[in-house]
Amino acid sequence: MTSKSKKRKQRIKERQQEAWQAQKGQRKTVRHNTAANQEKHRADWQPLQPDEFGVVADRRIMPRDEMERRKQVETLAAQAVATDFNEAMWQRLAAATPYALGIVVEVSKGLCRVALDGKVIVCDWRGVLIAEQTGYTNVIAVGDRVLVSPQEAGRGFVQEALPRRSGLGRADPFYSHLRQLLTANVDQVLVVAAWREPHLWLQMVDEYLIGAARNNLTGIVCINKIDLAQDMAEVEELLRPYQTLNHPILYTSAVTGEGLGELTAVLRGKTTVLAGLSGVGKSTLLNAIDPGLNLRTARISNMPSREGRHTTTQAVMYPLTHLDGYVIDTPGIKDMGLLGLEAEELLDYYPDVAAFAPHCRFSNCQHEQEPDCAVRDGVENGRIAQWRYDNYVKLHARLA
Ligand SMILES: Nc1nc2c(ncn2[C@@H]2O[C@H](COP(=O)(O)OP(=O)(O)OP(=O)(O)O)[C@@H](O)[C@H]2O)c(=O)[nH]1
Ligand SMILES: [Mg+2]
Ligand SMILES: [Zn+2]
Repeated sequence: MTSKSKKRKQRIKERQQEAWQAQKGQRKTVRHNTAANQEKHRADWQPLQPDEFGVVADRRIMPRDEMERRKQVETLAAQAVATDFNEAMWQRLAAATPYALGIVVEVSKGLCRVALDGKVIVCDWRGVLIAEQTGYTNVIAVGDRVLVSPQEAGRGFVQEALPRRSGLGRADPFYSHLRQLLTANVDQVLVVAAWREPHLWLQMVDEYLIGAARNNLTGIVCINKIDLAQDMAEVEELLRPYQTLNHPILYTSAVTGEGLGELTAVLRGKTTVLAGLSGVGKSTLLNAIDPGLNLRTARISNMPSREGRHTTTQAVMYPLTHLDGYVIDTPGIKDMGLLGLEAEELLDYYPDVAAFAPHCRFSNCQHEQEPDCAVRDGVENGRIAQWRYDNYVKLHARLA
């Protein structure tokens, strides 16, 4: 055999191998985007013009029909964001692609679980989904609608996350210029607190409500374990400030079933995130609403002390099939409300306190030590709830 034909045979073999590997989805990723490569190619190219979506990358190297498809999906997506963004819209977006539409129900490092066609499958996601482009440190969040292509052994591959209609995020604890998306595509936050065991901690409720408001989500207060309250009038009196501020408020007991009807009504047709300290009864409440969920809860006998360990360890989304809604059970989310908030902004979330501030003697009054402080007067004559004022002062000190 001549050396020429030997080389040709070798080349064919290599190509076949390549094709096979590509088919298997195992082709090694070539990193074009390293700093060294960027430098090398910089001189070769005219500056790229971003298209109407601000995208310059990867247009050149995709097949023509893929380019058309992308354009179509992006146009649809732009319409979707601008108009009514609902389930049907996601379905239309997915229909314009060769991929299947799924909902991310759980996320861990590099993997996620996606509800798709009535099953839940494990999916990898692509290295090209880069968080920097989105301003979030995590690329995929629970609640995301994603496009999935099949992989071997019943697994899937997340091709992309479709535009989100909403989300519950917070400043990333480590990269404060970025946000961490806790959950995507949610309607409301159910802030669960217990009347006793653990003792009602209204500062935490305030913080969660601030977090909901900063994400443009409705914050609903749910006071659970109401069976442990001796005097309902006392409970309602204490929580009146929330009522005055128009926060929906529920009183529930997973033990007696009180308030579960109202809770069901609130969850119907919505995607709801449950937030609250460990042990307040989030999972127990969900089980009471839908026994089919069968979530792990802490048994009374091994109740952890006060702040205890979390029984729920990951944010997980569950369908409430008979209510046409979804719930996301979370372990207590720490620092949800306040991260990244400026001290001066806090007053925006305390309209009951803010209402009095213009009447203070000093325009820069901090409402703590200053003379003729209308806010402190308001507290003294009972027009501002003492605990709301105390919470404001404590949280303000934390931000200052
Ligand atoms: N008395 C009373 N106990 C309750 C009620 N709801 C839940 N509990 C108990 O409170 C404990 C904690 O409940 P969980 O549902 O595990 O609490 P959780 O909020 O999901 O806690 P994490 O998953 O750790 O965040 C369990 O022992 C429940 O039985 C209630 O309405 N009344
Ligand atoms: Mg739980
Ligand atoms: Zn003042």
